[in-house]
Amino acid sequence: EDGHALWLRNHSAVKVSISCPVHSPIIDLATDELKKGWLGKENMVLKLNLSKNSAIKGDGFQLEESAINARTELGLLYGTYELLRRQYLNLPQRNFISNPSYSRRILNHWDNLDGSIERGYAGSSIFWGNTANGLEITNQDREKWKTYARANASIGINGAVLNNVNASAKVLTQAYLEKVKVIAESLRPYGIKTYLSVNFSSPVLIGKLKKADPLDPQVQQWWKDKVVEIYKLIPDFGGFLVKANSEGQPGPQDYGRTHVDGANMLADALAPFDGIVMWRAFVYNPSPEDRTKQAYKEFLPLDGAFRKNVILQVKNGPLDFQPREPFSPLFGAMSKTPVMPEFQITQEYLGASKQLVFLSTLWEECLNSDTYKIGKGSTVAACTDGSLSKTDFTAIAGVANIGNDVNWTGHTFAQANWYAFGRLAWNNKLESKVIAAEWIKQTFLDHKEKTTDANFVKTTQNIMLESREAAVDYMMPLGLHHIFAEGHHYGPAPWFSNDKIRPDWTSVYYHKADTVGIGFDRTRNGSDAVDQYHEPLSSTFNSLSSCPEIYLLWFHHVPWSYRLKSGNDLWTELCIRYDHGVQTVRSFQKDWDKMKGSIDNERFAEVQSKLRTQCRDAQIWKDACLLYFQQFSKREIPFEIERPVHDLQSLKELTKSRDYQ
Ligand code: BDP
Repeated sequence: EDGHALWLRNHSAVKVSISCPVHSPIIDLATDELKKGWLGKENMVLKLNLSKNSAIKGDGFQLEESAINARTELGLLYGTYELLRRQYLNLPQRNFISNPSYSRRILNHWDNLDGSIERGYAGSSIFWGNTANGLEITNQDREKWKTYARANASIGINGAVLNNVNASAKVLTQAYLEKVKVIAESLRPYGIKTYLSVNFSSPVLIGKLKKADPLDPQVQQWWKDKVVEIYKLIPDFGGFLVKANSEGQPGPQDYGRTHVDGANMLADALAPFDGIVMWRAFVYNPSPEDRTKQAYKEFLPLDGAFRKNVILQVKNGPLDFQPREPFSPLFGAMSKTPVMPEFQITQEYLGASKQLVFLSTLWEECLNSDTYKIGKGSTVAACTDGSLSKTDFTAIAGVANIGNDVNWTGHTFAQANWYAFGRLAWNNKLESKVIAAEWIKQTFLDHKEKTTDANFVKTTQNIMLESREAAVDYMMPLGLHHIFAEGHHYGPAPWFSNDKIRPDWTSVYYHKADTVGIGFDRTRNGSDAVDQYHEPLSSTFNSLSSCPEIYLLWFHHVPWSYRLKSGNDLWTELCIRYDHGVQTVRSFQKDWDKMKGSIDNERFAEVQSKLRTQCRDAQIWKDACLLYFQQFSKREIPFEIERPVHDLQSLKELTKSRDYQ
């Protein structure tokens, strides 16, 4: 068992007849899936109907006793996967309608054209670079793209950005576009639209122009021509994703123009073909201003000035995919510009593919956060899925964790994060515990449940649901953030500071530990980031006593002696949290060991071995952070918790090494 089949296991289906008035590649796929996977009544006749029912929206569907109804062919395919899932999970076959929360549900691949993947932990790219010039296409490639597309369609994903946001301009050259065309053809039958990340300087880098100024008519024409060329090859091309004027990427500000000028130029080129621009708000510069405030300050004044086919892509938190951040205030701020959440499925800051961390709870926490944009109940979900603004132009993105590894994602449990992203993108009200149970049963178990299965599901589901909080505890409890080792973002380096690099790329910038206390003061006495949130949140965050403790050191510089709700002082609580994180992972290890024999040996052993690594590395996090912060707190590590087993100097050496990641 190599895990390649993901959550789509083979099993012996029973006979079913499908009746459908139309025939097309998508309908053929749906029919084929039903025949391969049917576990309902034997010899039943199932109808696939294209319906005009106005309660069905977009590519949504209705399941009935003996029919799947949808307005679109793709809706019939999604209905097919839902029906088969329900049969596999032995869920009642109730009549119901399911509509997608977001109309565009997109994976962002940070794949480079040489085949490497930025922040990828599952091997090389499935799209690029496997041959000398990265352009040859084999039958194996085509097969892989098809399997990939099917897996995505089964969870409702309908778009893929094929290349890194730190984009090589080369992707827009003819040779690469020819390859994009072939990839698009493999993905199309499963309803996956193809998008590309573009380098804003492309007209200079691959065109013959001297500049990429968005107000220059020649530059505008260059993009128009390029877009025409793309649509000739890929008539249903989705559009562009752009990282501009961020972390050294070029952008309109290089020419004294604004993000609006840049985005609108591209939007005008794409509009005749219904293409869109996803403009990233992940923009910050070396400046004395608190990094977490910069995107909001940059984009809020631009609200209302973007073209109708521009959507702002905003990371869940105001910093950068940390184990825990409050939601980005931009979700509650923009009222005339559509905003789409960007989640990170690949575990850049959450243990790479070495650690079991189920991210669904993190995303659920973000989606359910109340922005108070138009009063109570204005959750991030409501601000982005069109329920507040009444628009159909909605989207959500997840940075993919997929590579050429046989099991696609490196860690078997990382497949669950891909799965969860798709399920939440389809239905942003789904609960993580439901998603986890669905995934476990489909990934590990036969649909005919054995009595021992219930225990396996429960144990594994508990591990998954606790895993993110455990990671927060052993890495960055109580609102700590970005104290990672430089570069690889895997291990701890709270000591990291370097005069030669910008302060906002060091750890000490974020934790600000001193003999008085620890934490970043973002209150009205500090950077005043709290006031980017609506009331009552801004005041709640601003006051030390009302600030939720999970965000304490995010918003406050807190004295070591400060008493928390537990009655412990800050130092003691910090020690207890770190230790609790380690203990929780140790308990995962025990619980998993007891599962031997419940599933295949291969995946059992892989997870067992990875949990050992995770325990070791959680201990390293705890020891490194406590021994380092102790130099400031000058207090004893409470005697009721286990003592560090490393010393600080050796950890500084260890986490520096590239091999450590
Ligand atoms: C950071 C990553 C970096 C990405 C950047 C981004 O460290 O590799 O390029 O985000 O999202 O998290 O653009």
